[in-house]
Amino acid sequence: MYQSLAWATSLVVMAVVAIVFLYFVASSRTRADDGAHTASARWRSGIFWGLSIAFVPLIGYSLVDMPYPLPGNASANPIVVQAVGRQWSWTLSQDHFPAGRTIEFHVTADDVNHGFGIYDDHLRLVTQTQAMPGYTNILRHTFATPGTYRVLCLEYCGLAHYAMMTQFTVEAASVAQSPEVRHD
Ligand SMILES: [Cu+2]
Repeated sequence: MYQSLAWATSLVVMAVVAIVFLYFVASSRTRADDGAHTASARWRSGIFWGLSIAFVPLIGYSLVDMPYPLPGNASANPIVVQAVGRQWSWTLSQDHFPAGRTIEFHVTADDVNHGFGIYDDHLRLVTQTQAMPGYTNILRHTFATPGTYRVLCLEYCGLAHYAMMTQFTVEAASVAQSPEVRHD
């Protein structure tokens, strides 16, 4: 849904840029337009400042929905999961989680760099981070929707990279209250 929105927005913006460009191509045939104080130069200046002012809040707004969790967004009591990548498999310390609870993946690798990408059951990328040897990346995510999620490698890591996947299950919260995952 966001991809088609981004695509439609890009098309509209590209069309506007093309129209403005063609307008100036068509209207700048005489040398008189080279002056800085012509109506066309004032118009250009107006468009420049108008777009500059419009883009600041637009860019700010586009950053609101970044797929990286802010520290303040994590629930106080996440479920910590160790996730290790190696050629060519993933090991998760746990593979059943309750929906609506923050999961904190501690992601690392045994050999080379891998990409820890979590996909939902429509194979849409939900969230991701790098799995790096000698370093642990923290990836927090709260799964709102129960279902089967797949972990695929997002970094080419050798011959069987394509087969490097595992999966875990997110269950409706009431089903998944096993004592070892509840810390509250
Ligand atoms: Cu890989």
